[in-house]
Amino acid sequence: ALAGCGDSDASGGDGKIVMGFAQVGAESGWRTANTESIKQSAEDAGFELKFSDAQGKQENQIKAIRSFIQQKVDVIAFSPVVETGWDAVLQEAKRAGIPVILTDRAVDSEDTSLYETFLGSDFVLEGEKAGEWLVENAAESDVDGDGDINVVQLEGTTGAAPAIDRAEGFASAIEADPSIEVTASQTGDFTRDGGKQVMESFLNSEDGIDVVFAHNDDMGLGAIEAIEAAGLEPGVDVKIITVDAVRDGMAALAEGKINFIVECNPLLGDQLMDLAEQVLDGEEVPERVVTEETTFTQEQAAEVLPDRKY
Ligand code: GYE
Repeated sequence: ALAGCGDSDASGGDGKIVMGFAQVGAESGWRTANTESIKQSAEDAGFELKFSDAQGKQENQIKAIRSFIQQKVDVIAFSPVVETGWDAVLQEAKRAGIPVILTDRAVDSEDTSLYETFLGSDFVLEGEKAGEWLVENAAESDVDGDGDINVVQLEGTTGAAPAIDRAEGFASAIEADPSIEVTASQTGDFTRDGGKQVMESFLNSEDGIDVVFAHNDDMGLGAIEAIEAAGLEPGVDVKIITVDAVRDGMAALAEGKINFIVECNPLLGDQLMDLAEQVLDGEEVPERVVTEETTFTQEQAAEVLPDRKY
């Protein structure tokens, strides 16, 4: 660990920066790519990484952070599974003098002194881009031609920043067209299986579904399975919009089974290590670092798919 960080430093004194990273879990393709990016970048930067997988549970993340504090790591980074309930453990880190960096997901805390910076996407903007595409493609998206565009929403993990914000951004964008309405919305927990199960129940309970808005590719891919099992053609009989743009999602988009994907970049590792170094060097870092991302149509997905890394 860094000199001056206490008597029993975590690395055994080989001078490496020790980062404790508390990951959400392994719920999606996005998460897998994010974990790989963090591990690779830590190695490239010469950090010692203590990596913990919380399996989607906040209590596990809190335990991991407490253990990082006990081990006197130099810096803690984490992607909060949900937005609320972090103040106590973040106070503990602060009291121990260990800086915390939020990555990917935000916390909902009034005390912004509990973390140094937040690196990640603008999820509200992602939801807006999804909604704007639908507004622009409203005519083709009224699949049953009844004049109403009925959207079912597959939400991410309840209480997670990307689920809250994508729903908000989407809702605000579709206000521009009163014929578009979210008729049902339920969590599929960002997993393929969750998306499949919720879509099966929507297909049974909802009439005239025109569009699925899934908060990530994995749930959209699960919905595709449910739609096909119901004898319908995904992308044609039901339009599908997702967020992430991981390889499997992009392949389904290029194949015509998804209609539009809003990109969310999981490759945050290099920027995270840079920020950690700056913080530990006592440099000023911006409060918020927003990742840049784009969107993909079916044609664009077909073009970039061969070079897609994750
Ligand atoms: O969109 C989803 C993942 O927090 C941005 O979490 C991340 C989201 C991502 O499970 O696939």
